[in-house]
Amino acid sequence: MSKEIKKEAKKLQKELTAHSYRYHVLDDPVISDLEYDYMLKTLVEIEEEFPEYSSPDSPTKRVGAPPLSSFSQAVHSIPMLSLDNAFDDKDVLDFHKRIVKKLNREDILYTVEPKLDGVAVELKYENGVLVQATTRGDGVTGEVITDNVRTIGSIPLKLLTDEQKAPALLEVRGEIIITRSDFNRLNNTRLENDETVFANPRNAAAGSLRQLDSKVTATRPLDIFVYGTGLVQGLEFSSQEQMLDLLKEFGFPVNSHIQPGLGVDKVLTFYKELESFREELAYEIDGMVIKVDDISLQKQLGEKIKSPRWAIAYKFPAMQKTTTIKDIIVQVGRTGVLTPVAILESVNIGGVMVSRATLHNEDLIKKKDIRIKDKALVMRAGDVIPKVVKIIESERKGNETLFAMPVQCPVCQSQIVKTKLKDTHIHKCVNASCQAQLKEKIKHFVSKKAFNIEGLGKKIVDQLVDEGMIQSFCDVFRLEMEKLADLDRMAEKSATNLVESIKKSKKISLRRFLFALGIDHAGENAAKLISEQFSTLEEVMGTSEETLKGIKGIGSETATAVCKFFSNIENRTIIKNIDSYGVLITNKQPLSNEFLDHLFNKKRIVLTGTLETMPRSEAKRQLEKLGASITSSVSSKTDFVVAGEKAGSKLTKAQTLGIEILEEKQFIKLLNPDIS
Ligand code: JCF
Repeated sequence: MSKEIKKEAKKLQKELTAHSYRYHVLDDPVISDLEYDYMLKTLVEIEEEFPEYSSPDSPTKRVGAPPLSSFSQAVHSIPMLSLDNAFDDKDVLDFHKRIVKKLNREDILYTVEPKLDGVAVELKYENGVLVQATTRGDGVTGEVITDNVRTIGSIPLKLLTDEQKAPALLEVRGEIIITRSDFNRLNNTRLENDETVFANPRNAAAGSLRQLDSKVTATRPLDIFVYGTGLVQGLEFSSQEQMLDLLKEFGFPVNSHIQPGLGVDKVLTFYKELESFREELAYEIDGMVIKVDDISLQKQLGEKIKSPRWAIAYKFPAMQKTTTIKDIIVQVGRTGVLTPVAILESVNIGGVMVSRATLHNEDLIKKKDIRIKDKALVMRAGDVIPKVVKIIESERKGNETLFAMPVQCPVCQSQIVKTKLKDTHIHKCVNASCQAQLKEKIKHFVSKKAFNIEGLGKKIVDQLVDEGMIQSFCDVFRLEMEKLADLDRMAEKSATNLVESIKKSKKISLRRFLFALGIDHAGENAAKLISEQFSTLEEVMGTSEETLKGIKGIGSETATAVCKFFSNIENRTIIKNIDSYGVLITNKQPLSNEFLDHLFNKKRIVLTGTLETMPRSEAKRQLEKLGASITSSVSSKTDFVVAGEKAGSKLTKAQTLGIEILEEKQFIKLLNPDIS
């Protein structure tokens, strides 16, 4: 009897370990989460009754252990050094020169890797079994966080190798991280539960590892990439590349963007490349690590007190900086929603001067306790508006003042209405003729993706509205040479050009026109989807909410907003009037049969990575011509993912969700089946 139970326990341990590896490291699970949880529950029950069949490497150990009262300390067998920093190409070339000189040879090859912005740890495996995990600490002594680390699904509790072949001792070093999407999810949940949010993924990872109760850690979405070793006995490798391959074989996640065997010129090129796709990665990185590839050369070069001579970190410009909030103002948006905005002491963040940051809404200001004159950490990422991450409380002097949302619209003085949207309080100016809203509506109306009227910039729109020359969309088409030339700062030449571009803009596609109207919940994609289903604007205006909801990709909020917009008398009048100013709305013929038959017709497709044969914009154009819609993120609704070179997290997600993945060759063939 007990023999059989023992067998069952061992079998479950083995199977669960394999499934966990498939799920966390390979991103390729073969059973459902529910089945996994069920198997785990069975094993937990067996081990509770028969503790003698449990072991430190059993998958049950991942759910957390009894809480500790403090962490104990452990000295690293080999100190965990930090890296010197390089901030420009010259620093890297100097690093290379020092190496060339010291080794007296020119042919140095490097391995480069993304520098992860997480928490450094060391994992100690004795005869293949994880026995201890420690933080880096001060490099010499770290804290023992074994129970916490065991909860991380992507860390093997036992090396993926025969027991006899496992090295006597293997210390593996890596960086524990939380991906951007996991971080956002974690913070959203915390916000909902009225808990403090983490400032960034690294803080979230550090905070999660510092839990004395590993059951808390078990609920955090921690992940790891390993990049090196400490003390090793019973195993040899001669290069960085060989070591990483071995670690991968043992079941550790190794970053897929690591490039071995590069000369110094290629190192510099890769830095630029990495910087260009940095923001597309699923996790945050703060630079690139450059290491001499050959381990015997590493040994010859040796170490300084704090850092090795054979490696350097080439940092990216910081995307977060501290500065002072000089003031908080309120902006009125297109739909009347008030947005508080921090006016900052200007700072250069990653090459861009930043002097404003959005504060989103009053709730957020309260939550983060942001006050005027506070010193604050400000972040810029990609194209999004800079935001205040947190204030620096230790810099408070006592002269900081609280901010309150105005009770009247700062522009039209009407009473502000406070409503609740999901969990957030929204302040709204509901005066339909508020000048601020009008300005924003017009700016949107003439913007690049709408009427695309060149020369009608934001400042000029402000001026035209202030002067009373624009009171509704139609007035844009009534602007005349003479009146325009009277405006401040408008030269006659610019006025002529503007009149010309207004004239040119009058012929517009239905898709752009619908987008230009700035209907709530109807952005670019909705405008496109709707325009594809109707021939004329009149048809759209006459349609029902039900019909709109029936269009794939149109949600009920959008359908309601569109119908509401077109049933409003004022809006109908404006649209009629626009007609009389010669605006001509065109629409493509509904898709021909030839296209309707195409595999990609009506499919949701995500393009990721770099395509060799055509730019992404061209692939998008061709796919849209066939009636496909291109979306930016992978979800269960995605039909295909086209994966080019260096496809990253989107590809992984598609694999996890089991979505059909097309390589470039297959994709091109399917795009145009006639060419083989
Ligand atoms: O990704 C990192 N943060 C990272 C840190 C990667 C490495 O390869 C490192 C490191 C710190 C020290 N290598 C060393 C030697």
